[in-house]
Amino acid sequence: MLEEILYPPINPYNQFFLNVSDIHTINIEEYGNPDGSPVIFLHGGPGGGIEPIYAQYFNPEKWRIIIFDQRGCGKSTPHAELEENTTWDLVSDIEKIREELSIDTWVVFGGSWGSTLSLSYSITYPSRCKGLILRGIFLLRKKEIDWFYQEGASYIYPDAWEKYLEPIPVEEQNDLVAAYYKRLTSDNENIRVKAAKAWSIWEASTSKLYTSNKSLHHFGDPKIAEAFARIECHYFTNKGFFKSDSWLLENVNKIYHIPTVIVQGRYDVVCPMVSAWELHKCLPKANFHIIQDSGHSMTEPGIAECLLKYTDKFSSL
Ligand code: STX
Repeated sequence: MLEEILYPPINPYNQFFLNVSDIHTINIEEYGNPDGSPVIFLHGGPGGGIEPIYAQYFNPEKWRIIIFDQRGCGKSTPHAELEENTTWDLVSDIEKIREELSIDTWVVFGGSWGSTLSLSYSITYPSRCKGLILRGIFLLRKKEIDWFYQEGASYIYPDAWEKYLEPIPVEEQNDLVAAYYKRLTSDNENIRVKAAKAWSIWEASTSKLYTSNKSLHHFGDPKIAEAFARIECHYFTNKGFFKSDSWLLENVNKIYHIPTVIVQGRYDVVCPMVSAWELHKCLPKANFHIIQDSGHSMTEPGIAECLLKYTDKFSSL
């Protein structure tokens, strides 16, 4: 079903590493048409890394598709590193990539944490963005973190929640993000990996209306799980490195003029629709699409279909 909606798989025509700090080197890949309209794809997590399917959301004849592994994940090094790893470091990396590739303006595409980062980047550098395609809106506010990692989503997925609670003793369950942070930054590899897997599988188990084993297996790999869980938990512990809880909504007026689409699954449990709704209220000119039969994942057919409609439309911006 999904295969029929997306463009066929393609290999990158260019791949390189860029040194972005004393310690971090990031992996950058380009797909599609070198002379096409440029789009930067911002992946989720933070800490999720590139997945091959991401390029398939864009017509390869029309787009120059740029995808990179954010600091500490995928092929970027050092793996799962938390030092010098903040929202504002990533925003500055995106600018470095743009300059390195001699791109003047581009479309920014991001879902979930990718939407958080897309908003952070476009608010900081609005003149570089000619369009925004946002999905599964995540504004990294306390109420969103509490809902998913402390209480709320637990009522909808009590079965998966039981497994998420497993590595944490009852006396520490009143602050699960703090309890996980302690374990994810432990010197003991067993403790770290056990926590990383439980944290990541919780997210994978709740991402789709119909859960597939494929996404769960992805996090069976301890390396992938460790980058994802450590980096996510580090960003959440630090409140996304934002000056205030609603910083993105408070500053969204700076991108009022940029052509924007917001695509949101009605039954998104990871990033519940209230955030997309509030963003849309602050960006009344944006196209707003609620996909009635979808959850969080960009691989759900309704979400994928709507995203492709807009990547086709935005390729001529
Ligand atoms: N994190 C949501 C997020 O960005 C709160 C996200 N959820 N799953 C993913 O990203 C992957 C697709 C990278 C697994």
